[in-house]
Amino acid sequence: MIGNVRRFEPFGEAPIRVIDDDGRWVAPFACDIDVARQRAIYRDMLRARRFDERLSTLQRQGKVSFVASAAGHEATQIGAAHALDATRDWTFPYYRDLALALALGWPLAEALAQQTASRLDPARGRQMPAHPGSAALRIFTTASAIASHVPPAVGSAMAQKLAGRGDVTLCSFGDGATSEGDWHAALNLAGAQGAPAVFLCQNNGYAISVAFRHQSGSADVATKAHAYGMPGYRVDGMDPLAAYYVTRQAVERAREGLGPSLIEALVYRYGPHSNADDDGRYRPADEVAAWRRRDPIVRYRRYLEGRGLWDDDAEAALAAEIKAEIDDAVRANAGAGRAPLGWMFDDVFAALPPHLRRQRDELALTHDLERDGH
Ligand SMILES: Cc1ncc(C[n+]2csc(CCOP(=O)(O)OP(=O)(O)O)c2C)c(N)n1
Repeated sequence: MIGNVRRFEPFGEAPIRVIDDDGRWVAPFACDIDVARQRAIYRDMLRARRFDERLSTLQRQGKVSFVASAAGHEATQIGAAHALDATRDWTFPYYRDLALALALGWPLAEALAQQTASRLDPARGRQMPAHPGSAALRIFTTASAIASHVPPAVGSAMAQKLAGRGDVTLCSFGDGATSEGDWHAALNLAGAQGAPAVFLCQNNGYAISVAFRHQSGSADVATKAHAYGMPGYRVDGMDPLAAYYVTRQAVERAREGLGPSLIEALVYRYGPHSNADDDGRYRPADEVAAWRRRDPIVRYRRYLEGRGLWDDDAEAALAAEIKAEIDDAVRANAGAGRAPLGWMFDDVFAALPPHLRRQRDELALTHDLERDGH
């Protein structure tokens, strides 16, 4: 029966779905997402996928050094992004969250500048590639050490609780993060303090080559929420509307002062862990193929078409718009040049300490510190 009750119970047996693999609505409530947002979710997924593909091409051309592809994770990242209020909430992403950051409004050109450490990069070339972050959008800059961003995310949520404005922190990570001590300490604190946090685990089944069953004695991640006094939800992470609705419920709960939630989204990364990984050594090709057949973009397009919200003309127009945006960004970024080496000494200290002055002077003997870097 279709009604208006939109409440998901935690710790369910089957992963939560809103649309099935063929894009048919299967949730026991009616859709209340306005048409513009329903289309925007599709646009954000296609845009993230195309940009991801272009980054891999640029990597093979030697123009990008490191890529951590989000292909296969788009539905979860973009569904979750749409459940946040991007004008007030905070996000603590991990390195695979390119689609999440773009959907929150991180300009694609800025993402490319970050990837290539060009002069256009607001982080001035001092972050590792594939590490999203934006002070303007309250996206905490990505930390490479797995799970090290989870305790600060709880700190952010605690600050929001003290401020009493009803703002929320979303913290995103892979299944590998749940095997780290930082993760458990942070969730414990969040549960004890009722922090307005949403923990989003993108479980793609592997931490590089280590399968989830070798990381944990628990059958799943959501179960672990029990121990920390918060609801845990298992979600079909290839369904953007399931990711959206469950995250929305968790965000509403946090905003109302009812504390944190843990969401486990079952996703798959189509590509290797990064361009430096050979995934053929630890996972079978038919497993990859089976997940690719459940592609979230194809599935969601079927849903939109079924509702009369999408067709071939709309697809062609969107594809052309995305291609032009990416082409423009690539051109502008290439023309800007790389961040100069000298920038690494700026902005941390008001006055450069003697040991760093010495290092800068030594570097200047062999390099022009204001010319394009490498
Ligand atoms: C503390 C720490 N240990 C090990 C690493 C090396 N490392 C980088 S990514 C990664 C895998 C993490 O897997 P997961 O959290 O499941 O995310 P996924 O890459 O699958 O999206 C590891 C072990 C690291 N960066 N930090």
